[in-house]
Amino acid sequence: MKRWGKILALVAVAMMVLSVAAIAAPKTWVVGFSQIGSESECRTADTHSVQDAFAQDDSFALMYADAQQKQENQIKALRSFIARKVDCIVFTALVETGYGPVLQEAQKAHIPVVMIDRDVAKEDQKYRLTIMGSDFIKEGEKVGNWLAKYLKDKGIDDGTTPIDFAELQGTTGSAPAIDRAQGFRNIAKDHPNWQIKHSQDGDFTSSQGKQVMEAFLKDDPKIQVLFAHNDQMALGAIQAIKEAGLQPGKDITIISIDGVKGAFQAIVNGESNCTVECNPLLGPQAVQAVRDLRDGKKLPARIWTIESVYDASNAAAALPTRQY
Ligand code: GYE
Repeated sequence: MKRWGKILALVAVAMMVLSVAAIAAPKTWVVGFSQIGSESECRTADTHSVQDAFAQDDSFALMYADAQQKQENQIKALRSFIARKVDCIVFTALVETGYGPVLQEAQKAHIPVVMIDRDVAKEDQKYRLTIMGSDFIKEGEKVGNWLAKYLKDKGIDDGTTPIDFAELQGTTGSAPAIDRAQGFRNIAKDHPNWQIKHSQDGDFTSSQGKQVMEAFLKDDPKIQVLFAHNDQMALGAIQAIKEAGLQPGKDITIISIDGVKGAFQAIVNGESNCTVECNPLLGPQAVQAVRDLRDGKKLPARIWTIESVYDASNAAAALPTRQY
């Protein structure tokens, strides 16, 4: 009898330990991650950052879908996540508009949506819990402010003589393209001699950046400044400028956004002049937000990333430690 008592006590203790463990161990959450594509080094770094961060926590199972730069693929992926009753959706909007219906479906299915990098249009933001990433308007303003100082210091801008600008825009309708163009113009409006004579969508890719820059130069070999909405397009444009017999970074001042290694190297080589950082390493913040959500915490509506500006004064020193 005494022996049976001991066994029962042991069983009771074991059951208690198991139930405590069950209470302590977070429920495994299945997270659907809808990414827009792999159009740039910045994008690929973003994807790996999210995948690696979720892989480090085995209480999450990540389902990944690459939309290959097509909105219909992304909407299809979001619908498949809803059909599979994932616990949470993490996604980046290729363009701002067109996600209202599928986001409403997620809401009806009680699936929380956490956005990273690119947001949806104002009218659809009520269907997502939070957005984390860069302030694209501020990035555009940083470009304008850096150019204002550099062009003046280099004696290129005397405040009156017209300066011939070209702009390689990002994917039409995307948050970074809309906001970076706006941010830049917030500063350019105070410089009436800055003339944006050429502005066209380069889809954030180096091949499109090269092609569009070739067309700009064919039309106008006197371009003095190039603002590219991302480094990838700038790196493509640098090829086009060289093939046109001009010196990138000298004959044409070049500024872009992202802060990828290739842009740093181009600055160190004197073939580009500045890159405004756009930090894609959002994985750890995304996992923390989803963890907080699972723990029932309220998420802030907006989580900003901290970013810097790099040019010939600091790029060489920073290059060795760049993660993307
Ligand atoms: O600048 C570009 C990528 O959404 C902020 O998308 C991101 C942008 C980034 O294609 O390289």
